[in-house]
Amino acid sequence: MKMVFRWYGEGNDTVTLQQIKQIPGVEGIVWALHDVPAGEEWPMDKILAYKKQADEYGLHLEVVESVNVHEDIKLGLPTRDRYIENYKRTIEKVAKVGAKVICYNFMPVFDWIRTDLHKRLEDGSTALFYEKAKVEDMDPMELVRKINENPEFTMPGWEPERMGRLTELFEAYKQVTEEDLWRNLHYFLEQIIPVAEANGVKMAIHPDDPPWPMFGLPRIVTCRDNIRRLLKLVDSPYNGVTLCSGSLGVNPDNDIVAMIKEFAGRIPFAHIRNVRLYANGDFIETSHRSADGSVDICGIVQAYHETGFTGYARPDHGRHIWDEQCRPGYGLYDRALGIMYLWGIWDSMERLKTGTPLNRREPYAAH
Ligand code: DNO
Repeated sequence: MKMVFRWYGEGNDTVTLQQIKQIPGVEGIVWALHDVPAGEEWPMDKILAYKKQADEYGLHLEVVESVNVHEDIKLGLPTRDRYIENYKRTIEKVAKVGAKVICYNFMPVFDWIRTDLHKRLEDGSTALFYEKAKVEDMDPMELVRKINENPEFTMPGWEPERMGRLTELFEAYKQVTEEDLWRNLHYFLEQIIPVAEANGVKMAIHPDDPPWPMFGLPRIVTCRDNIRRLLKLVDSPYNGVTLCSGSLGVNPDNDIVAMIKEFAGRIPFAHIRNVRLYANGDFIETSHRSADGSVDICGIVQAYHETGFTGYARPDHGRHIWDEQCRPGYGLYDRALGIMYLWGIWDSMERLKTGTPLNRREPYAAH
């Protein structure tokens, strides 16, 4: 397991590279050019600027999250080929600075969806919350109206260029069924996987969050059967999945441990976080600890260990604790605590496996 940490870039993140460097066992940053609109080719000078900053702290750039997929590709429009070409060029360019994995998603229009970014937990911290009744019965046009009237209604990760054409996108997606979305994803993968292979970059699709259709828009990366189908669309180790325990974990039917075992070798990137589910379908993000949520993080890390996981992992969202002002879900403290929990489980598993005696002693460090 290679530990990495998401960083939004200078001026765009409250966390510094120096702080990231001080979290035990973090080797690299999970990065992206957040100011380049989906569909555009990433400029090399901006990529190199990122590389220079990361180099200063000895952090690598092996994991990119995300290179976003233009809506025309998901819609299967004739204009998609131009955007797919740009995507290929971007794969080649990030490979030049050492990228080994690209995380992306295929969710129509929106990325992740929550209803409250600062819901108070019983310990006084705040976290991302999803209130089922608030969104699931909402008419899409009502949503469009709300977003247009009040940009505050948008979630982090919802790109402005998409939000600017919401009415048009909802109209276009009326014609797109789940099967169409599968076909469009297949077309995209057939084009990009050979380029990814040639450049040593593994593509890792992120599950839909939450993993069910929203606002009448189809969502397909939702469960074990669908991930199985996805991996077969192009049966290559370069066509993989970002196994996100928090996204998949909000559906109690999703057995994440079983997925880790079945898809071993096709999970280049693990997002590990916990979430507490309520019987009415609401959920809130909690600390990473198994006891704090509904997802058994301990079992998940054990499963990664047992399957010999050598991919990248990152703590996913964290709570906002100790009065931290930060990007929702992306503060320093709770994610750093999460990392130490993950390492604790991992290191214990490693000792059990290797039969390290309890009183191992190496009294002196090399100077
Ligand atoms: C949310 C993230 C997602 C993820 C994309 C991947 O915090 O997990 O925004 O980066 O879905 O493309």
